[in-house]
Amino acid sequence: MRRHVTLITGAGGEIGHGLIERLSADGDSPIITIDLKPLDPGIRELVEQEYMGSILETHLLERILSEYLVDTIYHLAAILSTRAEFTPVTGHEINVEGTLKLLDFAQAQGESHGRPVAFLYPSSIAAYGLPDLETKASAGAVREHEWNNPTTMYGCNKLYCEHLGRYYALYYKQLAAETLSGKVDFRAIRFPGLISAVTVPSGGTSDYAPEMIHAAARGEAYACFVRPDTRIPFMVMPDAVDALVKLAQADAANLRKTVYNITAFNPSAAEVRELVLAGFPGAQITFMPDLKRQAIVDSWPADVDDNAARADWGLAPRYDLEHGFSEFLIPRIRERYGAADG
Ligand code: AKB
Repeated sequence: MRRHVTLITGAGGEIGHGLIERLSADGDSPIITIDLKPLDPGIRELVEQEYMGSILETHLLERILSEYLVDTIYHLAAILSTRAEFTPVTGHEINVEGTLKLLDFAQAQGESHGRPVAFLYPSSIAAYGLPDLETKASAGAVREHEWNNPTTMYGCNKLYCEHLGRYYALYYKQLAAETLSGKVDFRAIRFPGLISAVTVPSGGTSDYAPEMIHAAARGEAYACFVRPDTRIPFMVMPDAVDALVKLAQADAANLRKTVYNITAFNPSAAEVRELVLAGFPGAQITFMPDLKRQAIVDSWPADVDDNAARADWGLAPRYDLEHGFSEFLIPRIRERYGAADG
């Protein structure tokens, strides 16, 4: 008998860590994972089966199809915005072809067990592209359908995969004699920059905020790669994980969209520095903008409108800017590195 499970791709990454801990604590369904690298020992013991390999390997996905009934997929595997600019074709391969493979896998699973497979997809503020700083300032909190002109390969990939997901959910093989759509229950969140107390991100362009905090806790000097006035939305990792799980559990009848903005706070880089200095007064944080990475962050909105997520599935981040730093990030990161108070 094939067992019912939840599948997480890219499980060893930043979101995967917190998600595995959360789902295993909830205990609703055994977890299986795919990642290129072995999972950290602390989370490996929480999963039923760990597959090491690429999401592009058809054989790997077919093996999973033959061994398990997958009810829910959290498709986290991706190459982030900075890294994908250096290798755009590989970025496309992982981010788009990989997602297409997983959507097709979900369709096959849904056809095999007869129920829709929930497909949770982390999209990103990178799906937006504002042309200049004046427009960014006047746009305010952007809504999901506005400014969908990404400037990065990663942003283009995310926006296109949102459409692929909608296609699988609503229109898949629409000319076939029988109705085949509806087997993939696609739900996407456009995440802001995420800040974890446990892991340091790599390959993203919103990384300056988490890098600043982790460097301060390690007692290392940090040169921030964006200007002090740079402003984009952020959220702490537990709230991001909570949002994913909430959206997965939401009643389909309440979901008016397939793609939802979410945010918790949107400090400038200078404000992040101030908060880090309040927790680590000796921290050495300077600004040395990298004009090319700056241009990417300048094309992302200063704020997003997440009213639809709040209304449709109860998005309610626990941490605002002040509490996110004083009650969560600073104490947890200090504990992680064994940093002295102040
Ligand atoms: C990145 O910087 O690429 C990601 C994102 C904003 O999606 N953190």
